Amino acid sequence: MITFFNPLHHGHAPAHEFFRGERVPCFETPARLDYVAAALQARGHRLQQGTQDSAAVLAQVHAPRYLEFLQTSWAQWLALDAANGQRQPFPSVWPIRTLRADREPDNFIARLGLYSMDNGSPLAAGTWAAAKAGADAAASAAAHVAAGARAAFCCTRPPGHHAGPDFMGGYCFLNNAAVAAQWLRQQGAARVALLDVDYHHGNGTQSIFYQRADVLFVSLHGDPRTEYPFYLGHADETGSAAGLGYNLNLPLPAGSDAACWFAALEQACTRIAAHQAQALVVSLGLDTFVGDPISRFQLTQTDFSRLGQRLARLGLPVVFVLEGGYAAAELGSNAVNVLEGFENQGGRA
Ligand code: OKP
Ligand code: ZN
Repeated sequence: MITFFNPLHHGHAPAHEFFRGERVPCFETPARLDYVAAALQARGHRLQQGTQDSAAVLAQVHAPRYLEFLQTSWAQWLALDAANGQRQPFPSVWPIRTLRADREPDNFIARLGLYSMDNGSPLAAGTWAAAKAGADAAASAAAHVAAGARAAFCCTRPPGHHAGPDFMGGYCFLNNAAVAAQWLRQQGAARVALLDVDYHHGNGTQSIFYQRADVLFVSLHGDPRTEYPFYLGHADETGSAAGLGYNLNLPLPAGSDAACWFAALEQACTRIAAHQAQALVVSLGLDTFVGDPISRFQLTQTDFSRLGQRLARLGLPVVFVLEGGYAAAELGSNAVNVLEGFENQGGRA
């Protein structure tokens, strides 16, 4: 499989996140990508750096003032105190209901809250470069698929599907899957389908396309009544305005097994087939794995091969974008199982 990878991803290496009121080592680590890259190379897949610049499409899926903030955020943090290089900024205040989000405060931490949905998306010196490299990979993968490739894979981090039009969240900063979908639209695909199989609902992606009929969003995920991101991902969210009917959420109870999950995948595939898309983007989270430390579904290694096979039978060209998956040592084989399941199934001429 054509795979995009960039060493800049390793520059996003924050030390800590919050968990149960304590600071703990980050779950979303550079090592995750080492495992995926190693598994791909061991199976003979070549990694390459993309050549596309996602800047113009990024400005269509994210607000300009958010992009400006993210790109300069580490420099802003250092400007407060040179010793901040050894510290991580976290937001502590957010403009929720009744408070104003239209004015950018002069205070850096207040701006960080304005552009964050949680305190779970730590910034590091290399965050912008790593995230931008991911968006560029999404653009490069979409360009390959638009030029006739059957599939391409973005071996990228940090993930992107929680990042909304103007906020970061859930380890995500730039919405790579949204960049891929928007790029495919601009390259002439009249209709694109976006399937999110990460354990967590892709709230950012849903919001970016919620009012649009040209990009169908379908997601299988842990029920937000008990699972992150809690405030979006319910079954009654079906789209609005022109996008009404073009958003399908399939929340499943925490603890769901493979039989339950694949039954929902059939519903997802039926809806995607009805959309008559020219291309598919897959937000490929592998935190549905039974061994995942922060998630609660029960897919096994062979279930990931089965997922790839089922996606191949849709007969669509696919951009796969890596999202979550925190059982790092198993992440490589789980990812490769999806990609090789897809490739070995045949499907499209
Ligand atoms: C990102 B992706 C655990 C807190 C959990 C949110 C989970 C983000 C998952 N310390 N924070 O969808 O895999
Ligand atoms: Zn996830």
